[in-house]
Amino acid sequence: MGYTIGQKLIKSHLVSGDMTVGSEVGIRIDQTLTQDATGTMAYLEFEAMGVPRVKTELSVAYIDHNTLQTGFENADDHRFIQTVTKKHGIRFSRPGNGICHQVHLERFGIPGKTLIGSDSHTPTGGGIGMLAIGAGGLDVAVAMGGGTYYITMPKMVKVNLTGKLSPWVAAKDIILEVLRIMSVKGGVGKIIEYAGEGVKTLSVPERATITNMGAELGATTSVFPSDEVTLQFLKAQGREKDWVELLPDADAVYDEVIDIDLSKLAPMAAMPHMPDNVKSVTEIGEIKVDQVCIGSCTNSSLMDMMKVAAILKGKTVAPTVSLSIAPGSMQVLNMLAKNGALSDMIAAGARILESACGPCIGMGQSPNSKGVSLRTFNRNFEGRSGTADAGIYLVSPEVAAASALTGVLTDPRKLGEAPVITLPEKFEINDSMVILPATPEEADSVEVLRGPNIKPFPTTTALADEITAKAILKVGDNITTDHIMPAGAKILPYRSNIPHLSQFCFKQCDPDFAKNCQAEGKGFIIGGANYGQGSSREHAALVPLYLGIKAVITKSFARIHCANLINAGIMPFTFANESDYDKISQGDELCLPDIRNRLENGKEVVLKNLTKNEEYKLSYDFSERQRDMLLAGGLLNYTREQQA
Ligand code: MIC
Ligand code: SF4
Repeated sequence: MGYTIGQKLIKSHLVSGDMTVGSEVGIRIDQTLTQDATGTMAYLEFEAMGVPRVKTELSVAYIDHNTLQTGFENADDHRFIQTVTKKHGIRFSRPGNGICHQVHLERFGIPGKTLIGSDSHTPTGGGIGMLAIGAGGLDVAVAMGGGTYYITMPKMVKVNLTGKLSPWVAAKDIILEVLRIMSVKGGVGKIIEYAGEGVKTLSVPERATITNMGAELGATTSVFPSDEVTLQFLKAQGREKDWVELLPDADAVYDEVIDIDLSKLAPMAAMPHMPDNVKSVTEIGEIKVDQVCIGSCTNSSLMDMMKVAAILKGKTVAPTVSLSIAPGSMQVLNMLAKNGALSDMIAAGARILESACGPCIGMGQSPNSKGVSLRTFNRNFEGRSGTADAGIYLVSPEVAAASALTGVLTDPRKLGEAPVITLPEKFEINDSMVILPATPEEADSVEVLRGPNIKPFPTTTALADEITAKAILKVGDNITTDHIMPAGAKILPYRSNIPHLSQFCFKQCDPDFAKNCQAEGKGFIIGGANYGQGSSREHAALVPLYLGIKAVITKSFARIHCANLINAGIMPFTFANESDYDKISQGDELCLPDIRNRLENGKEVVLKNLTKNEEYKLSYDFSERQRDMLLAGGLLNYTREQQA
């Protein structure tokens, strides 16, 4: 039996496990990336491990999220990351160089290699045939130290693309169609692999849009073959030596196949407040639009920007619309400046933002009250934009630019002939914004600079014999990490300050959550299905840990968040009978009797409801390693125990 691309990538990096679906496999990591919002914590954790120099082939620290500097906090954190990376052998991509996933694809990604990143959209690298996976900061720190990265062996899904996209229909519409079909939890435990004749018609930036937003499926990752198209892209980046061919075997077996005829797709939008709430633009109709934001790691490539510039050229943005554009990298921005496309955008009335995440993570450009904002981004979770009652629609650059001109949601097919944009023969190459680390000889003399915003991360203790605590919060399905630990301009500066962050935990679901936790000193969280979807931010585990959360009991979990909870020493359980979820009320007194012994010996775990005098069976599927981590009180304690 032959292998899929995903299986080949895992097999060539396999350290432990036998690749049986559902079992734990350990893989060797070639490259890592961090961004600043998760990086500060990741480097503090790396320092705590005491490894002098990274052991990966390449590690890069990007500054792209916290680029609003409204106080000393972000600037101090950037300085910490710049110095700590210099000392430990990591490249530093300065603020202004661009969004981590865009820059990594352009300058560093290599087909056939493994990459983990402390950002959920790391699978962007799958666009050039990498096994690229989003992970918590601590997992990235361990990988930098040469440690193995563990995942549950995923199922393989083939998305078979036939035909060719019609004019004005974009790669974004392909991934929106996949989301419509599979939903935001449809990809959990799966690698989504793109195949079929249609693949050849898609350029690398288009492929990367699709693998990027595969994160919204909850998938482990997404991947395209590495073929002639990949070679052409790498050549244009002056990196043809990095190319290797990577195709599935002809007799590869997939667990699931989805067929999409590209020629049948139309421009689409994900409506508020979930990326899978997808309809065609014509079905939604010409709703009034207040704001249009173009950019983010999903749609900020040169090709995307050139399309937008061509649509805007010689026209003016509707007077009722605020249009902002953030090109994804210095390379993109610089090329737009040189070829005149930037001038077309500016003349049309676009507000040009720096090459960073910006509005995507609520760092500026929050819409007006009840505003409608069209964004070329990947997430439209409620409140993420910074305006609680705004409605965010996720669209292609074509739909965004067309609507910015008309002031209403517009099917770009109404604009006449579509611009044809092709990849340049050569991209403008300038890596001057990437600072190389010190040599091992110089490293000792590098001083790591820490600002007062950096506070120690919470410590944990070994798992107790029995835990009694309240159901301090009960939430529904599809709770995102943006609910658990919101981001945005006011909060992001405190990513290295867990005590301060804790005040904002679950604010949108229960404004008193932090206060109640502090009064009780401990608690359990009860959740619905797909709990913890979205971001890789480990703060969504570290902050609940700081607030005394001992276990989270749900109908099901999102992959990265579940791993982050275990790393933090918080037990993730699911209800053996989903209907037991309905029996628990917020405030009920609950107990996990004999929990240490039961986990240690693989016995059945039950949850007692002392208020209602009931008992529920819980399920867990921890590997031996995960069980030991929970017993030790998290990954850091576990590693210390192992070293001792
Ligand atoms: C996001 O898109 O939600 C983020 C901000 O990039 C996060 C990382 C973070 O919270 O810092 C992600 O996707 O992992
Ligand atoms: Fe940045 Fe948005 Fe991409 Fe997250 S999804 S990495 S915030 S651009």
